[in-house]
Amino acid sequence: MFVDRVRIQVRGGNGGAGVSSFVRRRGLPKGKPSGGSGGSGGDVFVRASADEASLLKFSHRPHWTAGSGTHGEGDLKHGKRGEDLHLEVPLGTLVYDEVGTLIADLVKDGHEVKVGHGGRGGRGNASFVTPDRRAPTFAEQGEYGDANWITLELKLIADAALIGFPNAGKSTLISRVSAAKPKIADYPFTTLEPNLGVVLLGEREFVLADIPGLIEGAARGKGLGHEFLRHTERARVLVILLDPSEVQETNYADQLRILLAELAAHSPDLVSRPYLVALSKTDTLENTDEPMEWAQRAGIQLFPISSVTGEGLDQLMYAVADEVDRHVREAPTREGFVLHRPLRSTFAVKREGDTWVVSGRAAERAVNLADLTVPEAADFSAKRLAYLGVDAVLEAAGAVAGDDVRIGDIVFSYTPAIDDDLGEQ
Ligand SMILES: Nc1nc2c(ncn2[C@@H]2O[C@H](COP(=O)(O)OP(=O)(O)OP(=O)(O)O)[C@@H](O)[C@H]2O)c(=O)[nH]1
Ligand SMILES: [Mg+2]
Repeated sequence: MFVDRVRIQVRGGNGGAGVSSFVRRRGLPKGKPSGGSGGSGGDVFVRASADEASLLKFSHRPHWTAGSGTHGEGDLKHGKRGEDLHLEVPLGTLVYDEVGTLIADLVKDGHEVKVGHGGRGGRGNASFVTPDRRAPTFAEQGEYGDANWITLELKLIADAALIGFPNAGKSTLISRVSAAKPKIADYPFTTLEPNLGVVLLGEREFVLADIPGLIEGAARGKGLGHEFLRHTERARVLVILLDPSEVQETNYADQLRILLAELAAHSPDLVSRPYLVALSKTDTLENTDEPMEWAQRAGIQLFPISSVTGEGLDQLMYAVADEVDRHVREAPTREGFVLHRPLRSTFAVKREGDTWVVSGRAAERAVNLADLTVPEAADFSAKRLAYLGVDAVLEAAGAVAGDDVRIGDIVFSYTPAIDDDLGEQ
């Protein structure tokens, strides 16, 4: 099976928890805070590798998680960072985020994009020591790694692609001019997945792709429709194969018109792609006078070929190689890119029924990291929310004392701050 598009869930590793512990020392009744912090969770990356040929492994396994950080320990021992996860994909893989934004076009070996962030490790009680809080008894929980659905899409990177009606002889042609050995048969849609072959012409070479047949309505999803039009997008040059034989219900002139219309309907960029037109199976014709005259009238350079007798194959392949070279010179290969975006750091407040819902990583983190059953920790969380401006925004939005406020999984009652000092002892 040729897998060219998969949706997977990637999850950063969880952060380890910080601990609260004390070393007893003579003269220090409570002991010295010595709880270490948890290690952060590992990140998830998608990385292009020349050794990968398909996205197959992802279609069997939709969930991928980086390593978790280990917990902190006493004696100021910090937890270990979780291991990063590198998902290797073939060169030419596009990465889309959850909402379908293209975030990376990975075209070079080693090129990578971070798609899942590990959770931060919780801090141990030793991290909370301040001049007026010498013996904090609380530590933070580790943060969960974030989970995102992403889509990976592979498009072929071929120099030239063979386009034509089913049965036009595309697979037979590629099997004659390259080492590719696709299945050939006299029924339509024999080819279900693209085949790539390298065409060698003395010192020159180019990659030719045999694409499944296109029929009228393909751009609306008919036949193998959209799936395979997508593959043509990454070929520099198109080779349109017209079949003049009896097996086609549509004559060659109409085949050309329909194929070009389908390409145009799929994307305007595709019709402006350079293309050559070849007439296949000429061995089945008495002569090629009629199609050659038609081509001349239409101003098309037509290459008559037969994959059975070998007639015209060299001329066509040299013409394709020239066109590929010309196009390579005109359009440098894509550089690829990775979109760098800051983490979601702000928060938003909205009303859901009777509850105020505060969403956003920083705010969620302020409550999720803390063990809110410890009053000291709850107090620390409250201060952090105030510092982020959550209180001010709630107040401005019209929240009054006693309203329910939900942040992440936790619901609590809104208590407006009386003054800046939230009662630190
Ligand atoms: N006489 C003759 N028959 C050919 C020639 N090229 C292909 N054929 C025959 O046409 C039929 C279809 O050939 P394929 O190469 O499978 O066609 P295709 O375009 O790949 O078809 P799909 O994969 O279904 O889109 C087979 O029976 C071939 O033997 C040719 O040059 N001359
Ligand atoms: Mg075929």
